[in-house]
Amino acid sequence: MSGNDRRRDIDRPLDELHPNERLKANSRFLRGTIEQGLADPITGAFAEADTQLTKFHGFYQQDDRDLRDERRRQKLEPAYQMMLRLRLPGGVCTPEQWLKLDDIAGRYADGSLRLTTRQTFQFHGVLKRDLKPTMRAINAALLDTIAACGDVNRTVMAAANPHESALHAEVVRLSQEVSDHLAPRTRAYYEIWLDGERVDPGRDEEPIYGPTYLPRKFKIGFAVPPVNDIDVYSQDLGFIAIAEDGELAGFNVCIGGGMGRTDNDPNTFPRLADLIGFCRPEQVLAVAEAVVTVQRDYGNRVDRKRARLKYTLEDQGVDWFRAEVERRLGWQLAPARAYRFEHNGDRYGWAQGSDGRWHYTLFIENGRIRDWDDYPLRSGLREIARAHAGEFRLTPNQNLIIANVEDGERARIEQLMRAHGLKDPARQSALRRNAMACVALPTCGLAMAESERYLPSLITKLEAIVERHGLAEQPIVIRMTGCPNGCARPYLAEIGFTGRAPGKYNVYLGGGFHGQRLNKPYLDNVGEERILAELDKLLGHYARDRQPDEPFGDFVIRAGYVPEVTAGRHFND
Ligand code: SRM
Ligand code: SF4
Repeated sequence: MSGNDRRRDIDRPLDELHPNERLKANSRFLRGTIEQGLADPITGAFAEADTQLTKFHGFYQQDDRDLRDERRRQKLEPAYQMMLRLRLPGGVCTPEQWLKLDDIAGRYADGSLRLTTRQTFQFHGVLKRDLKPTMRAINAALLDTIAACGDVNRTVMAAANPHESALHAEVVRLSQEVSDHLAPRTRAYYEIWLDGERVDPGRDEEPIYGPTYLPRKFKIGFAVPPVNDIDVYSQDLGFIAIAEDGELAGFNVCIGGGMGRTDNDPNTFPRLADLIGFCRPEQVLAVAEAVVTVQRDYGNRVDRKRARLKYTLEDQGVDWFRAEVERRLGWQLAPARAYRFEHNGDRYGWAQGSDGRWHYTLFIENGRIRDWDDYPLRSGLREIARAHAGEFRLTPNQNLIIANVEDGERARIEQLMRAHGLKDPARQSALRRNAMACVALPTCGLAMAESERYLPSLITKLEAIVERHGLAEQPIVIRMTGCPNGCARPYLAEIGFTGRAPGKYNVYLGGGFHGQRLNKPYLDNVGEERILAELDKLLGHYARDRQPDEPFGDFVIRAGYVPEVTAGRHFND
């Protein structure tokens, strides 16, 4: 079948497609009635249809789920509030921007900054009436939230690797170029939030996306081996940097990764991306645009659960997809080149880049930055931002790098870290340093169980177990999410937990240590007692029988606890 004979949902009448397609088409390039909703003082919410459109502007309408029952009892509307997400390609910001974001967190949000698994910031708890000042304050920091969410390309990730300074700078630059190239062109964002000049929506245009944008969200990331911190195989489109003689030669290109699944729906599954070739740095933009437009045209616009690129690949075939990309490019991708990943975590503490500057990777538990009674993390980072002349880098594991510190400045940063009691990552257990959790309750509307608020205490209990088995120094990648959507990429963890119901989780085992292999379901819908008992047994076995340097994820497969995924690049359970 040639490309043109295939089903193109984008050409079908809107009434045959998912209702969101009509919504986008009729939104006048993402305007909808957001402005009217903003002006309505009676409710803290937006109209239902607009809540789909506001995602493209970078925010989600949520309500505080801790207060739901009480508000219902009092016959009040839910405690509506917004979660705002920044578009921050490469995860880099300046100390001046940090200070402005810190100020926004205190002034308009819940007093916290949340570093995400895609290297950006989220604010929680912003009220509708504070949205416009918040957006304007973000703009004043020379940042924005456009396309941080919605059916478009999201924040483009880039390896946070502190060692390879020149490569890192080049890759961050490219991630920013790709992000800008694929950003929506509608003026709606500027009109609504920044009082920009009004244009006739009839004259607005989206040269890459068209009026119905993409069928679903789209994610791009750049990895720099040997570190796979961005989990490149989980991206819709991944670029793997290939260096030759210390210079960037180009990128291997991989497509079709994704984590999201729905329990008991075998049509949905996590999937690892396929390598489809190699391109040179100056070809990256064209490749990104070609992959995005093939997905725009051939992605599923009927069933949003099957609308990610990974399903287009499953349905149409990887070879066909690559051929269609090459047809649009007018040239062929070169064969993929050799590379090797070693791990997908962060390396904590001080590291010196190839240009002699210093970088300090700080452990931020689950990405949450606030002042706790016994840990003034936000204040400490604010003081560091006041003194720091380099930049901050957010890592894909929700941590923070105080980056580009000159030799002479290092002592001052260290003194500030000590003065504010910032936790030394070396004093955290190997288990905790390699763990991450998604946000989940109380803000995430899709959470079925706790995650960010629960994982720290589970880790404390697991620490006692690993210590007993003599495994205290063993890094084991643990990731938890409050539902199967997979926001902390749990299906790539050596031990993954996904929420099923309050206090109940599915347990997955056997992910590859450098993000190269999906894990497999091990336990279904179990509570803490069972989790601890099972992991006690497995970790004891691992301590006795592991081979030298054998990661836990490899051991559970060799020992037969879960099968290796050999056929295909995804699992169904
Ligand atoms: Fe996510 C939805 C939080 C990274 C897969 N994600 C959500 C929402 C917006 C819930 C919603 O739709 O109402 C969550 C908001 C919670 C809150 O209160 O803040 C949410 N996702 C997050 C973050 C903040 C998790 C974190 O703890 O850091 C991450 C923000 C990333 C960013 O900066 O852009 C986040 N989400 C991810 C990732 C990881 C990644 O991209 O590397 C994934 C898996 C990869 C993937 O996309 O396949 C992910 N989020 C999802 C999905 C499932 C998508 C799917 O294909 O099925 C949803 C639900 C949906 O889209 O319908 C979702
Ligand atoms: Fe919410 Fe689920 Fe994502 Fe966690 S994994 S933030 S519970 S959507």
